[in-house]
Parts: sequence; structure tokens; C-alpha cells
Amino acid sequence: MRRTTAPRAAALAAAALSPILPVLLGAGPAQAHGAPTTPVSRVYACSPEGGPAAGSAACRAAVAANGAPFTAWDNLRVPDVGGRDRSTIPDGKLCSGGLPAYRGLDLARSDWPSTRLTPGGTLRMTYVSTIPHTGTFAFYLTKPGYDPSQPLTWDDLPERPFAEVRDPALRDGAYRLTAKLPADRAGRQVLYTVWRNSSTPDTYYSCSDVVFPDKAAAAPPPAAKTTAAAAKSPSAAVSAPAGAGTGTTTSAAPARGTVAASGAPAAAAPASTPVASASGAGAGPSAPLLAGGAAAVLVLTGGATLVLRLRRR
Ligand SMILES: [Cu+2]
Repeated sequence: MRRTTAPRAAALAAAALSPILPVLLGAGPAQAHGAPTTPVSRVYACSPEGGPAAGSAACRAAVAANGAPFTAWDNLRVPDVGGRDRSTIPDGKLCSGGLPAYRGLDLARSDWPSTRLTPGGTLRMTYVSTIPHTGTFAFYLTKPGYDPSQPLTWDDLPERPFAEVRDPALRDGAYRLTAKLPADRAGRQVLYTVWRNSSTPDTYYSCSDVVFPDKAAAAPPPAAKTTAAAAKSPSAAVSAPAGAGTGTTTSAAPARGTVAASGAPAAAAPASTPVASASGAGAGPSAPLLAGGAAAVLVLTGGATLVLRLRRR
């Protein structure tokens, strides 16, 4: 059956018993798994490490609906899917992977923290992870006409991904993935990333909310507006209603986009100021989590869980 909890703690403890312990304790962050930080995924944006985005209305609603914070933002994975995503993950639950522990991510809203992308441009994804797994990343974009006010279903996604990346190298705690984006998307869409591990039984699911220029607003903006537009877009992305906020900032946003918020320390800004610049790659998890997390893990985790985890790996 599907795992319903977020056993990062157990995974960490399993890791701690294995030869990778020195690596973990030496330089790396605590996380054993991963999620996109650019374009920021819902789970990371709304996690305690999500920076100002975590204080957005969407994230507050998500945490409330979830009943718990998204502390284990790197652990949204489902075992033994074997490529059968569509028959395993129910419609309306794509962003949570059908996992109750992440159900808050399935809210149908038009104001999730988002990243601007350029149609036909290059997607540059940072997928933070620390322990390398082999596997294939598959990228899906919601079809033209997608309505973010409705629950995300498999019908909203094309049958085939627009790009796949297999067995990329893990560098500085992240996979850096590039892909050519479809040219025909406009407005708010969901970038759905599926990471099918081949070295573990797990498949990871992520929703990253992205915004393409509205077709009507596609006129080239003055170059001088670049900085201001980029600085303003996060707040627009966090608070603007559907369809708004693309405006004339299109050229300010290269394919990697302007992230609503990522990488900033969670406590750095009050929740009411959702303006942050993207600090992007590698700014994700940090050592303090390990210190606390690993200690707690070693205390809390039972031997049976450890054995289970070790077998699963
Ligand atoms: Cu993992």
C-alpha cells in the first residue's frame, strides 16, 4: 500500500547506519530525497524552508488543509508505482501523490507561489537532493486552457511528457535539469515533475506552478523595466488572482523565471511581505536540519523501522 507518513526520519536513520553517514554529517544537507526548488514546487514553497512564499495565502491554506506543516518537503514519494502513475495516483490528488500527509497541496487555487517561464524557452530546473538515485525525470505541462481553479486531473496533462532527463549527475546537492518548453502555453499552468527512480522503488511527484505570458499581453516590454518587473513579480505571483500579473514583464523573465520565493531562510521575512528575489540553486536545505533531525531520528526511530527502510533501499 501507499505510504501515508513522511518517514524522512526513518530514512535518515537508515542513512546514518550506512556508510554514507560521513557524507551526510560532513557537508551535506539533511534531506535524503528531493523536490524542485526552481521552479519552486508547492511542497518546498510552503515548507518551513520556503522563505516568504511560505507565508502566502495559498501556503497558509495548504498547511491548514494539511493539518501539519510540510517539513518533509523532500519526501513526497510513492513506492512501487512502476510507471503506472495514472492508475495509481487519483485525479485531484496529483500534487500530493495521493498521500494524505500532503493533501494540502491539492487545493485548487490560482495563487500558488509561481515562477515565470517563457513559451518555447529553456526550462532550468533545480531539483534539490543529497543522496543520488538513478532514474528518469519526466516533465509534464498542463494543456492549453488548463483552469487552475479546478482540481488537477490526469486529463489536464498530455499523455506524454514534453521532456525527460535520465540519470543526471547530482552536483552541489541538486540535479540541474534543462529542457525545451512547449511554445503554446499561456497564463498559469502546472509543471508536473515525475521522478521515477531506478535505484529505489520510489516515484516522486511535484507540482510547480508556473506562469507564461498571457497571449494578449505578449507585446515586448521596454528593456528598462527588467529589474523593477523582476522585483515586483514575486508579490504579484503570490497575491494576484488568476491570469493577472503577467502583464509586461515577459522579457524580464528568462526561462528559468522569477521564483516567487526560494532559498530564503524561513524566518527571514514576515509573512506579510511576500517579496523575495530568487536565490535559486543550492540554497535549499541546510545543516541545522540535520543536526536536529538526525538527533531526533536516532532517538525516535525504532529498530524495526530501520530494518524496513534498509530493505527498501
Ligand atoms: Cu531518496
